[in-house]
Amino acid sequence: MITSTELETKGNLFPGQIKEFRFEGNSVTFTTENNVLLKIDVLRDSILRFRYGTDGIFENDFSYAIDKETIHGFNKFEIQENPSFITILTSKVKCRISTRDLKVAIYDLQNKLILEDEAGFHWQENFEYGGNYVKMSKTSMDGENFFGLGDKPTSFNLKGKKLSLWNTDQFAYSKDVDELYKAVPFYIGLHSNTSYGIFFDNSFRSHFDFCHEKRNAVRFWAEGGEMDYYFIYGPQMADVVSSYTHLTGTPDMPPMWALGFHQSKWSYFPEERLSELADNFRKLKFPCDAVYLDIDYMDGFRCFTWNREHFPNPKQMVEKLEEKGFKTVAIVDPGIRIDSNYDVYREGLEKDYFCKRADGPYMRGKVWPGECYFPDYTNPAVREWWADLFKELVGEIGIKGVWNDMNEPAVMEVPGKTFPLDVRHDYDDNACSHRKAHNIYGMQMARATYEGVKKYAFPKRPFNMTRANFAGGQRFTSTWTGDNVATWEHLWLANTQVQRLCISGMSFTGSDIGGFAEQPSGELFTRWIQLGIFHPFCRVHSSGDHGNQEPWSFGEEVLNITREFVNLRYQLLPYLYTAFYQYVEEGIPILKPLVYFDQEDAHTYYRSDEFIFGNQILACPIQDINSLGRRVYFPKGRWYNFWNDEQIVGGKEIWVDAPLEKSPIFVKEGAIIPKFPVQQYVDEIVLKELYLDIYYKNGNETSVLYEDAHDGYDYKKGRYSLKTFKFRGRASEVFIQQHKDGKYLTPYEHLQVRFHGLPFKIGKAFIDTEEVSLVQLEYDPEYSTLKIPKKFELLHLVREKT
Ligand code: MIG
Repeated sequence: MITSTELETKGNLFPGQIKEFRFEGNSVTFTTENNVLLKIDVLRDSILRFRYGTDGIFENDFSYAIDKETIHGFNKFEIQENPSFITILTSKVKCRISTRDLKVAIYDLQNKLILEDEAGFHWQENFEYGGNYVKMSKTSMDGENFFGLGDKPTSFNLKGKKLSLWNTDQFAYSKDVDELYKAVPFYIGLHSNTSYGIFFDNSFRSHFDFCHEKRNAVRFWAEGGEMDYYFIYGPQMADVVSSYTHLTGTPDMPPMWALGFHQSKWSYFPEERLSELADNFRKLKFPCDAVYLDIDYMDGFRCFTWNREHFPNPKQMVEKLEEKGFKTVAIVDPGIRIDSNYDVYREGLEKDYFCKRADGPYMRGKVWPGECYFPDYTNPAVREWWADLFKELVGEIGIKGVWNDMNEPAVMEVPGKTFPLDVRHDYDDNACSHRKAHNIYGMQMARATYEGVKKYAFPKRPFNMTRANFAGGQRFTSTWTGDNVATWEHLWLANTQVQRLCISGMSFTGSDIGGFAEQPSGELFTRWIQLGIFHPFCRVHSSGDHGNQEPWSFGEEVLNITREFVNLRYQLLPYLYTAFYQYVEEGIPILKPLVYFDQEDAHTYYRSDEFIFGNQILACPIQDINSLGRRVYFPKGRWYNFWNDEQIVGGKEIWVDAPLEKSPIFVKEGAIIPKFPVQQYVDEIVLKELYLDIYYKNGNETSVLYEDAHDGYDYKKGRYSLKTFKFRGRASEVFIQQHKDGKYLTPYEHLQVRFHGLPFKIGKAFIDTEEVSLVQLEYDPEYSTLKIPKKFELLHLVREKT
């Protein structure tokens, strides 16, 4: 590892003057006097890729992070030349390269400087391993703030921090610990109302310094590989995040049950205990869609085996749970026990699929099963083999989802808690050591598992989850924040980490609700549920050795309160599902931090307690013990208190009451929020109607509703329904225009509409310009409710004449 002091002083090499440049297709390549190559690719008008090679050569161009399906294209690509600068122009940015020293500066079209090299690209030769330490240094602008970087358990704004990326199993991690489970070398800079992103596509251990060592410099460097980064222009943070997420890919739609409430523990066994657990949920009318099998379901922790004493008939158990409306999710670990009676081990050995040390011996390490070898998931043949191992577990036994753990990879009782650096990997035919493959390992394991679950769950959709991941891994898997602790600080961390992951391309994420290590009080558990219901992935999980963490373990009051909140999540499923669709299609994060929502509001730069769930719900969970409320910052706009419809004008902080049974939740005015009735699990009932909660606004607001069959692949053949509702409110009338795309026919015929804040009693109603009697619409003036047919283009409601 190199420290920053070395970065400053020892052996740094620089490119020198530009000698020549040539352009070809969408790229320009510069060569300097010191034989440095810089290739700039214009991928979109707003995305430029910068790649530096030393000794006049580039490495093979290969990336696990970039989504090969992403379509690029630009409107403009021009080059201007003068003795001092070569300038690349697109329809969004101007990139100026200095002929004297290869330094880069990027401007918007109004000539506002967005990003500029400080020392620029430099490197240091690495004699021990070969190759270089590759380094970049940029000038930080006045008042610049930084966001992103995946799962870092630290304050949301990264200004002043120095952080590195090296996937690490951190049991019961503490706040501000640096290296955690995931490596997402992507950050967003924001200054003078302009956002841009940097994605450093390098899988070696990398380092980021946001004005920590030097007040006005941002640096990123890696311990090998190439300086290979993408510059993503905003100017809105929303543009940056969507572009980054497109670049590295989005997943397919998950089965809707994966968005339900899940209950896990290390571990539920034997079989009877799971069936009791399931029965309890139903008996207590606490919604739940999935239960989890942690490592104890296996025979001696051997993946793809069962402990037959505790689980004599897994297929039958899974079926019985399914009849009660529960999906079963099972864990797998990468360590394969060294045991010649174990077929997975024998096969791996025969096929030569296990990782080896530099001089040939197998990579041997202790994990749960004892001494293990580890599949090299960076080898495509190994991934295929691993995928096929799910034939029985998923295809025959009926496990519906798989959870990938310990894939940082974690090794017990060794320094560094992982593989030694000399371990060899295939890296899809780019043979390398663990220095390069380490941060990728977990992602490739999750990818292999995904392929297997997808294949054997067909025609249903797969559900997959991982602890370790790398940029782009969101294409294959959901994730969680790992081994947290049942403390108030960790509740705050869960909130911050999940928001951070959402703007780092990985929206499908959540925390172990209640905390993994130690035991929460009933109060902490309740507050955590109040946060967790807004996380895209919503699961209670705990280590199991500190008491029970089922919702009924904390007494009647906690059970009743948490049930109300989980009920709310189930009611909001169509809303969450729509947000998921927008994530899949447009790369829009499911949770939006306030700075993402309104980057012009400097009050948001250091706030992360509040966030926007989907597009129109503002949540601000209580994160402190004994709170009867808290101060909430409201971003611009007007907001309705979810509990009492009180209206608040944003742009300020105000106190909001929140005794234990309440959590501050607000809805944006003009919003149309789709809701299901409460169900005990997804698709328990066939919907007879859909609820629409409409929050009156004197003005316009657009809402979206995405629907499909909740599972399967028909939606990819056009059998989805995407509705846009345009709300237009006046003092004495309301218009709602509906537009529908897609061929999916929803099972219900009517919409049960409920107005909030409607400033008048309805006197007349028109559907598609024809007057309809209010009796027929079952209008109830007291509750402002109406029942309207789902098919309309324009609903027009007029104030009653007095
Ligand atoms: O060394 O499978 O983060 O969720 O319950 C612990 C047992 C291994 C770590 C995971 C946790 C899981 C546990 N695992």
